[in-house]
Amino acid sequence: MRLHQLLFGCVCLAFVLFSAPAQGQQLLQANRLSFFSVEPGIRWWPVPLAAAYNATGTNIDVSDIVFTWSFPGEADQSCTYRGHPGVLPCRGMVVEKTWLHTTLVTVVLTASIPGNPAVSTSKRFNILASYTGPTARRENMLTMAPARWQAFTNALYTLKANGVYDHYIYHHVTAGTSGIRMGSQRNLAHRGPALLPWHRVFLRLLERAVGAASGDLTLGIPYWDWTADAVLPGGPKSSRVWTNAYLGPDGSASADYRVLTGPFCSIVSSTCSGRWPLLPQLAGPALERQLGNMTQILPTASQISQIMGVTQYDGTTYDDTATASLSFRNALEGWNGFGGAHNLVHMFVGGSMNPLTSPNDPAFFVHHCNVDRIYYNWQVQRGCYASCYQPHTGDGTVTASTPGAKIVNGQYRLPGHEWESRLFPWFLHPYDVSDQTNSASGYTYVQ
Ligand SMILES: [Cu+2]
Repeated sequence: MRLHQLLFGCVCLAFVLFSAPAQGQQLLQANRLSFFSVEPGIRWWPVPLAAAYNATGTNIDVSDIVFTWSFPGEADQSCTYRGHPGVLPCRGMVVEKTWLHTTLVTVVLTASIPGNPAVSTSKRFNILASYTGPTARRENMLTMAPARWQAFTNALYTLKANGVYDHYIYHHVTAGTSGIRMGSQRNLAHRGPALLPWHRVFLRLLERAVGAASGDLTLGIPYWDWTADAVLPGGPKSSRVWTNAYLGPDGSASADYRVLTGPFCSIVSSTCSGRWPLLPQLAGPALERQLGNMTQILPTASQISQIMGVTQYDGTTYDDTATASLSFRNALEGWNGFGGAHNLVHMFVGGSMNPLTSPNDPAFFVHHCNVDRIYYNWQVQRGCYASCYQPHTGDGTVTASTPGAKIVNGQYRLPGHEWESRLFPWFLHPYDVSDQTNSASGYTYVQ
């Protein structure tokens, strides 16, 4: 089976959080709502909020408070989430803007109860959304201090246990199943120009969460330099990456390729602490791997240096059919030449790394960190940031012959993929994350 078939094997998972209440469910009876913080010790805005209520009746179902965030100046509806005190998706939206954006914005939070408009409360917040914390160091996972790798693993355990980690998997599935238009397989996060800025945001947000969970904002996402493993005498499967000191082992052929031991095994047994459960609605319950099954090889250093030599960021079809020698993005993504690059690594790991729920495997993050490192190095080598990205809105390169282009006000456009586009589902754009050489970007590579 080819990777693009697998990537579309799971759809609609992300809508579970936003589904309407079940038929016949009682509405919350309340006469007053107020906000309270669920993490009073947190040092930066936003303080994660939930709503408290004065109950007036007995028919209480706490799932019926609706939280709405609004960002003035943004055209799109921000976030509506049913739940109490599970404000995580809304909180996530605000955290995301706060962690990466660079302007003062006023945010309005409203909590309300459907069918009871009298009970509604709003709060305005001014947030200075500019990162001024210490720079996170992104190190080679196999050469960094083992204690730092352990701290990273422990932070992932915390984020798995509090739901933050799975929140990001939803984002990946939602973006990966959205924006697909007739004539092209481009979605809002893959097979198009936004691939690299989209995953850059994705990684940085998780990295901020890792920093918060570990209490060490210098703890960056480690990267996996798979080009080194490509030439191991014993083959890529013999890498230390697949030992219990790092990502744990291959899946078991006699157990549906589930990973049965190591730091990221899912189901409690005599060999597994079960600290890495997968949500049933996100291709759970267990992490699976099939190392070397779909492909036995990994991208080589010489392939990557050829990709680094592609001077144009993107072009022509702006999707997975773009000529790789004319599209650094497509060459690195791996759909069309140069040995498969990013795609090849997903295929090598296999199992949980194949579908759009692939962030289930922490291998996703160390892999994509290496992809981002290559993108970063390409940007530094080319010395251009805004001027390199393609397309910019209205630059004339998106035309009637661009697959999946959308006509907006008489103009051919690529929603989600232009320099000025929102990177779905965040309030961030490629221009927010283009230049990672300044300190405000928040991270740096230890090459
Ligand atoms: Cu992805």
